[in-house]
Amino acid sequence: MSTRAALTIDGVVPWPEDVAEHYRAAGYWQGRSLGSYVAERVHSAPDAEALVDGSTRLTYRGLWDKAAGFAQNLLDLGIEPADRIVLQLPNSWEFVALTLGCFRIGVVPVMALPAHRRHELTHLAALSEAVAIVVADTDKDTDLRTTAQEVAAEVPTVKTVLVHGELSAGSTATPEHSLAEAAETVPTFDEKEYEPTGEDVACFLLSGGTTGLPKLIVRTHDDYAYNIIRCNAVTEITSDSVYLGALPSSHNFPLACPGILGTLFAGGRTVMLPSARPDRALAAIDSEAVTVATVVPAVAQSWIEHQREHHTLTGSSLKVLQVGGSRMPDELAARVEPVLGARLQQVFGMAEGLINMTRLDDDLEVITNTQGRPVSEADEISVVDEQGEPVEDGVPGALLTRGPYTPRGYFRAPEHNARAFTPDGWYGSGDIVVRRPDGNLIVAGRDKDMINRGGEKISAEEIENFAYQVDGIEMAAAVAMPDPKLGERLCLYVSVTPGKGVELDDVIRVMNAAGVARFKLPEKLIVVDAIPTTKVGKLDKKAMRDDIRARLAADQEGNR
Ligand code: OOB
Repeated sequence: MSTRAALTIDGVVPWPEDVAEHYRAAGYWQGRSLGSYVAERVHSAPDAEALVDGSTRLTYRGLWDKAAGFAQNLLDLGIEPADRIVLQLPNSWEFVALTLGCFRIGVVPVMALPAHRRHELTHLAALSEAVAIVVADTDKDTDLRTTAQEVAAEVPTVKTVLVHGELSAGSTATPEHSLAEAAETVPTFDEKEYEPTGEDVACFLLSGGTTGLPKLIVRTHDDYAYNIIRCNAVTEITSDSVYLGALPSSHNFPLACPGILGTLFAGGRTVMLPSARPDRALAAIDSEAVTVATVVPAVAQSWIEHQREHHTLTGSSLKVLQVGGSRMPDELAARVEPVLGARLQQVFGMAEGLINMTRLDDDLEVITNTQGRPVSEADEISVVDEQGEPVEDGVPGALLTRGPYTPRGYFRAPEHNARAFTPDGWYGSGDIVVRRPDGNLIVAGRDKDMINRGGEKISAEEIENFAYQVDGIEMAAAVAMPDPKLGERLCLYVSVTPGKGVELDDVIRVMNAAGVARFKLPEKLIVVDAIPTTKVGKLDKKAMRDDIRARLAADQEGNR
């Protein structure tokens, strides 16, 4: 148990004290650090295997020691409890050990996605006032060390760059350190003195984002531990579980629903893969006897197609395939078990908290046709109409939620909080859902201005802001176009100054120059005389979504 008082970070929105008291009294919040749950496993089964990353295999003791090395290194660099560091790493044992190292001393990782580039990383560092940034040396054709230096030059609080892989060849303006060396630091810190309290901030997750750039979601040790514990119970994770981490680990789903952290809490083994490519993933499931994996629908589809063609999966180890992040078509859901031999678990969750899951012993009808129900009895759900009045079961409405792992506000975003949360602290996720009489939810649509590209969330507003920087674009509207693989892709409607020609490449050039993550680049540009608007003068996104759907259908017809 921690021996110090909770640390405050300015700009964190707490739960009201009476609600917090209730969550403690009910046992949802246990007043413990995330690390303490893993420590139990380290003590009870130190030699059990915790993590597999390529040829590196770490036992619980081995992982714990690496985490301590990282923690000591952070302290040696002058990084203190409650300081934030932007963490961007590929799926690797270093990601897990560093995250645990942070959790043990109360340093707060800001969970950047691997696809993020200068634009996003600068924003995350500035908003969180990060003191350090952790990156891989390179990713595909990008030198992330250069990116990190650019971020540090832009954000004065960033004093240190930690690099996974090779350090820069020459000297750098902001000092660089090697993660490989950091892990070998001999720990001398007093665990008890540094151990966070339940109330301390554990990490910042990123919002899917409907506004310009991602908002930061504050997750405390208490609330995140509860999130993990409930997900472990529903997904039935035990010390015998072997978890495949193939989605980017910094995302809430593979991190904690129940994901890598859940598996560590339970004493199971996690197998990390750099990507979810079907050939490698299915081979790894066989060779490591994986029992549970987490994917988005697009990946589930690619695994099913691959398995049908190549029969890579020969064993029957895979018991559960969790699918979520975007809406899984019912037809795809029906194919999971027959082809992959695993029970499907649909997961409708959000980094903001609430996690819904189908149960492993639900009827096939529920598993195939719904996105499940809350993982905790303490999750409050309300489905409301446009006036905010509750609707009957079976009627679509906007989802509102509150609960012991759904924070009451984003970090340092009072204006946005006033819109995203009701005065009573309900979070409006922007999803349109139908609640069935059996309590299961069906995600029926969305009233937030976001494009869900195979689980990767793109804010329409962010893209429109870039479009306005293109010479000749007068009005711009980013909308989702249907896609058989990813569910949705990004299509940009623009109207242009008479006489000017604008092409997709012009928009892409502006976005690349700004250093924007590639998944946000629009994939189609449609020039119209006038962007359709509603009676009250707002962009008529529905009209444009209908229009692009009709155009794509006509194209297909034409190709036939
Ligand atoms: C997960 O988290 P985020 O924060 O990237 O995105 C949340 C949003 C939801 O509000 C919803 O719009 C969409 O993603 N979503 C789904 C879905 N799961 C998420 N839409 C339809 N069907 C689903 N099954 O995406 C996330 C976090 C934890 C666990 C699972 C997913």
